Amino acid sequence: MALMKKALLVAFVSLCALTGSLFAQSQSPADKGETVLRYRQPAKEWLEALPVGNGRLGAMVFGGTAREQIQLNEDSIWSGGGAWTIPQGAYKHLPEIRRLLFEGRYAEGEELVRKQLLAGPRGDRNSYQTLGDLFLDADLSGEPSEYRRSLDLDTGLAVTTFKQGGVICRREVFASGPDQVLVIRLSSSSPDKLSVGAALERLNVQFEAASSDVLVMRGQAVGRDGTNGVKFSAGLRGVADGGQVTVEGNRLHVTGANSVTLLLATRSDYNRKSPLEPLQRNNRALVLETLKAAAARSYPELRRRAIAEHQRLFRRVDLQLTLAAPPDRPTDERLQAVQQGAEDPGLVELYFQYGRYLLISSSRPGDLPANLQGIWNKDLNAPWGADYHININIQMNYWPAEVCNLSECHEPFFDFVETLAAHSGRQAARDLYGSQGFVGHYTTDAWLYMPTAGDPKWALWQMGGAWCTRHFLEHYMYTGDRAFLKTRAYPILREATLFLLDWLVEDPKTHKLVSGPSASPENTFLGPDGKPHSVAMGNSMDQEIAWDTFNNFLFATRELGIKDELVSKVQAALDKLARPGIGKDGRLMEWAEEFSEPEPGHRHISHLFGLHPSAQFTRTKTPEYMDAARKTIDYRLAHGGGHTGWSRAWIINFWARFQDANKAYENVQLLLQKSTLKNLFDNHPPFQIDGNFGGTAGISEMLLQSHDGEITVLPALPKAWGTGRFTGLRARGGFEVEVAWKDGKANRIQIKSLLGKPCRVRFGETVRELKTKAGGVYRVL
Ligand code: FUC
Repeated sequence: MALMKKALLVAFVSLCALTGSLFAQSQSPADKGETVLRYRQPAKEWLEALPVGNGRLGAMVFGGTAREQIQLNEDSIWSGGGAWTIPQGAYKHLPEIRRLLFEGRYAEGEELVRKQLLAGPRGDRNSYQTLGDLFLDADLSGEPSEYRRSLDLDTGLAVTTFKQGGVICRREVFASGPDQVLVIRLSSSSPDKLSVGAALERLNVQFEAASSDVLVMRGQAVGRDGTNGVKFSAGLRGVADGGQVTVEGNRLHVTGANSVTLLLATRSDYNRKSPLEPLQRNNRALVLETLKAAAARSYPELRRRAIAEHQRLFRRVDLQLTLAAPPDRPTDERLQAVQQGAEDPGLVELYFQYGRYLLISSSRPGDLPANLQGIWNKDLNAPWGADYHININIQMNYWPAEVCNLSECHEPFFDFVETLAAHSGRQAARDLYGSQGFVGHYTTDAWLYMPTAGDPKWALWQMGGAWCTRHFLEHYMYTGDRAFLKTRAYPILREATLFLLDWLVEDPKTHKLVSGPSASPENTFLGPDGKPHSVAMGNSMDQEIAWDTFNNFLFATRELGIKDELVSKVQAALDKLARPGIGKDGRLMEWAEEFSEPEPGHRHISHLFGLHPSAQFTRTKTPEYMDAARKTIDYRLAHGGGHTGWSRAWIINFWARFQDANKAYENVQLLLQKSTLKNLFDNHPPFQIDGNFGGTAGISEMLLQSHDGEITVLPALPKAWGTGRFTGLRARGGFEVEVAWKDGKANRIQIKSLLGKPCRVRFGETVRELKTKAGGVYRVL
């Protein structure tokens, strides 16, 4: 009898431990914003699975029962290589092309561009590839019940629990930063009974049993055209509590265990510093070492270490857009309700934090930057190769980095831009354009792709690199890191500036400096011949990026006390730079001439770069541009604009800059309604992660802005977020801001000064000025 009681007690305790964190949903008013995605069924497809990642290693967890699928990624698994060519000496044709374009002979100019500047059609793309899949086949009978699956953004744990054949099963998956392994923990309420087969699957790999409990997979990323890419090794180690582990073929077997921890490690020969020279190292040995070190730690220790590292970043910001308790409803059902018109501020909190979570999970120091899919990709040939598009997409990935207090997650982007500049960026500037400095076109990839191959409407655009450099200055504005300014921001701004100085030419009619021949990203205009063209001179976005880069460069030189010949040259070029025009209908013009547009609702709204991400158009400094920009957005939206996820996300940021709470909120709702998948991934379509990051940045921009030396609190707070609170958002000048509000009005503002700079805060009609000390905390309201 006593024994039976004890067994019952053990079963009850383990049941609580197994199910506890999932079933206990807080019903009391929240003191923190929402951070858990919850579902009541396994993912039916990849787009319903839940992402985990440590920046480099990633996985999509399906939450299956008898059969679980975990799709695997590592950020450097790329097919292809750097076997592209840049047309040498193409710049000799620039004067002729420019003459034709200045004369309005767009068809002829474009023909010459195709012949002389473009490197032919764009061939097969290199692609970021999946590392493969891990399938877990559990020895379970009967139908599952009491099924739950979740992703806790606060811990980075994907958890699945269910009951099957009288046994309660719990699975936890996370990617550990400190231990560089993916960890999968399987436990059940029935001791000694856990049996599972864990199989790795992928094309172009070989398997080997490295020991009785380690399965090794070695392979190479082969491209669509057969070219070989990165070589990699992955290892799967089974650590069983009780029972036995064996390896056979591509499978690791665990039998009769109480619980099992599967550890997965992977390394490739991709060289992050100099991508065209593969690393000469023994990846297999590295993987085995990583697995050995991780296996020496207990599961609770691995878990605790990973959570602590994740929370060091994640917990810096909290956001509550409602004080009501979260509804006891799965995330997909709540999303569906919003898609049918409901309002759900808690879901917006979750969406916001998801963007932060995704950045933490796909971009940590030392990694490659987050690509079009972050690090999560199931394909061998991903859409657009899941590459680094630098005509909006990858920049958008990093919009939330500073304001959302994830400065170090910005680093992979800086490293990558510097590598690009030093290699193909400089080479293209020299060989293609006969210029100093570095250039970046519309896209690049892990191999620093740089040719201008393909259609000029996307291929011929020289501002991608300069756009990236503004991120370096933003990092300085938020962190005040002078060493970074001196050794990284200033040098890269200088490189971009040198290119622009050589690239810009005088317009013979206006005598102003203009960029070209180039496209306005991906858009076309109707030329005088009534046909669509894309290449012109002095397109507004180019002019705005040049203006931004020159100003950023000059700002950096002032901060560093640099006064040289280049400074005077840049100042002179800036004074002569053509600014965007305003059309007869009051809209900001996309091109130097007022053309009609075949696609008036085009997804790129490039000419509003000056409104966001740059803040060169502001209500106080340039009211005429603000009016023109507003008309431009209205027109685009009236013609079906904002139809891709990232485009919608950009629009939220635009409206936030107008401080138009209603319009910004309307577009947050539309982002959730039209461009968000069940797992809250952004849908271009297809899945593309930029909209998640742009959405998160947009929400923060509605709550806090810092332009023109002023912090604006709640600049675009919609009615639906009437009462709430945020902590930890950052403002330029080195401030960390905490705000609480009630019925749409701030009732508490606290500012922590990180750098000791003076601070000007605006809330409603009130402006407060403070002198601060580094480390000081100031109650403003
Ligand atoms: C840009 C966009 C497309 C897509 C692609 C990856 O070129 O115009 O919509 O997002 O990047």
